[in-house]
Amino acid sequence: MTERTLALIKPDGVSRNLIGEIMKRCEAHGLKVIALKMVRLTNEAAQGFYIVHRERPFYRALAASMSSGPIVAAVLEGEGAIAAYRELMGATDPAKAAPGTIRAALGVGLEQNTVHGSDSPQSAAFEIPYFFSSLEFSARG
Ligand code: 3AN
Repeated sequence: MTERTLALIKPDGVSRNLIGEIMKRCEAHGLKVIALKMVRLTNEAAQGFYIVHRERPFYRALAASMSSGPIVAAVLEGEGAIAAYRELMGATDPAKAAPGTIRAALGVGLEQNTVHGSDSPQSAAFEIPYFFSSLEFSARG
């Protein structure tokens, strides 16, 4: 089934000049970039994005880290895109991520794990419109 997923390049990835490298890996994995932008989240907007994690001990630190600098947001489309991009990202902890994954190759640590991807169709349905309006998909051919 053709799906869409939200992919973010976190501040640690943008600050280390990894935008091109990460987008290249997505495209090489068969995922099509159908919407793309760079944004700087406020702390409140980052907390809203990660609202499902509000009870977790790392919630405040995560929101602070996500709002510490610009991020890149993309919508990726493809066959089984949600699982495909999760596989490409690798496990949450870069130290435990499989070889060849983005987090194993480029991640710094558990909090600075460089990329985010929707973990389910329900998450994607919340996360994509958090960053993109329907008008921003109109350019794709
Ligand atoms: P994933 O991003 O792999 O779906 P989640 O949803 O469990 O992982 O966690 C969301 C984000 O919270 C992660 N990307 C990571 O940056 C951060 N995080 C997860 N677990 C921890 C932890 N134990 N300590 C600090 N940050 C964490």
